[in-house]
Amino acid sequence: AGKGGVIDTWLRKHRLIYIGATRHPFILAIRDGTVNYSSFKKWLGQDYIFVREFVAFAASVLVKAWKESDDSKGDTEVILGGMAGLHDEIAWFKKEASKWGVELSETVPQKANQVYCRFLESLMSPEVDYTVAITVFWAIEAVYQESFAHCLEPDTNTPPELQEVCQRWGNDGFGQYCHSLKKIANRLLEKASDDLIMGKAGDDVLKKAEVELIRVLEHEVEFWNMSRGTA
Ligand code: HMH
Repeated sequence: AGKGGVIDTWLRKHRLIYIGATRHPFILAIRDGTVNYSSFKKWLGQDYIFVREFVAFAASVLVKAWKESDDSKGDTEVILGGMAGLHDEIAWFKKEASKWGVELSETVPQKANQVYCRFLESLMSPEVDYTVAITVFWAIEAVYQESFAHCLEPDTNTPPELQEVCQRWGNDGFGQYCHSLKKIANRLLEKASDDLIMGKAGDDVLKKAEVELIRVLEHEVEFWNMSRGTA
């Protein structure tokens, strides 16, 4: 792959869907202060359900990292750090839900959320390659990082009561963490493409990683759509 690695090459190739996921009207509404609070509350309840599923997916990625790499690169620490972040996130969701009057125990997963969670579950299988799983893991985190960081740029009208939400995923530390995940994914994707040149397996892994990356972006768009009540 060229400069910036495989991931950037793919993001250029699939730019429209990437923009669709990271500059969604729901995010733009937060950014310009026109967000509908019932949409926000709906997102909050649904995302709590998603994050609980995402924890299980993260655990499956951790197991793959431990099994498949010699871990001299420290992949497991990066993933474990992400999981610690998810632990805080769950506590934060509970606190935020009570602040907004969202009853988490009564929240039922909507269609788009169910479909996304089933997709994650399919990727938890031991048959799924570590390279594919870490690419998906990066993409899921990166969509939120890009989206919420966009709401914190100068000259935005993000309402003060939503600043903290945007900070959760838009802060520099989370940006660094996403960058670490991207480096891991790029390293493994690069290795898969070298293996391909050497006539070893690798084609399947590269193709699958690209396909699943696009699927993540599509699921993210549907997830935002659901929050806005348009799906
Ligand atoms: C739908 N995608 C969705 N929810 C999240 N919390 C994340 C990504 C996190 O990164």
